[in-house]
Amino acid sequence: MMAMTIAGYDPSGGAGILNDIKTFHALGVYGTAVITVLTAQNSKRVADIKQVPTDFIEKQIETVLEDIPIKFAKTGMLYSSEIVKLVSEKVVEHDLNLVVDPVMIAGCGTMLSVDGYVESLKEYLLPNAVLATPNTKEAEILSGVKINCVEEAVEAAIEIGKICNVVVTGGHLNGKNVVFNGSIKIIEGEIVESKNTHGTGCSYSAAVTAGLARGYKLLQSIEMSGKFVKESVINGEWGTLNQFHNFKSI
Ligand code: PXL
Repeated sequence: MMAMTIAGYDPSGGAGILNDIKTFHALGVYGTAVITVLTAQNSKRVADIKQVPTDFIEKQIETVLEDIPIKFAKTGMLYSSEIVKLVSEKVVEHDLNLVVDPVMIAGCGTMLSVDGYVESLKEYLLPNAVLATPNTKEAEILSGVKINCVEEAVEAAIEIGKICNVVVTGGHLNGKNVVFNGSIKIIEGEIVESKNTHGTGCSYSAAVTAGLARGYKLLQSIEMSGKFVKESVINGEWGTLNQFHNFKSI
């Protein structure tokens, strides 16, 4: 089993491709990682962001895929409209089953995207995704629905569900995750009080991708991911710690 992450680099190890690779590994999936942007950051602040040239992002994707027959991928911080468009083309060309983590803003409040990014996500990438995994803030921006409670998260999920399957992740909904894949399903969860939440969105979307790569169905993969992230927060230190988990136990 193998999978690809197409995402940004966080040298503090909390978010981005380092987190994705740790998650893939913990769930028994061989991970490959295409870097879209370099960041200089730690768990408290993002000091700088440098975009990788799109022709070099393309070269990374093509070179890996000419060697490794990957069918499952996730995206994280794509940052700009031009990167979103390139990745959308590559997803279609290589028939990738794609999970989109629509990363927009860091936990500390720094913008992780530039103008035109959200519109491009909706127009090009989400229509080619098997699942989008926005948190409540991202779901508000994608749907135009303000979210203060589960009912409003349901409304937002139905709106985003017009484009693709979606799970609105529940850090701000008392741990509940709201799924729309033709119908609404609410997955119960619980909030773990912790400072180790940097990168939880990355862990979550990478875990769903790993589940799909392992042959699990979408809803099974979503349910497993919620449990995986909870354990990762409990075991975390500066961010999540994705330890080895037996698939059958989560
Ligand atoms: O957690 C969102 C995220 C994703 N990817 C990268 C990041 C961050 C947050 O800081 O830096 C590279």
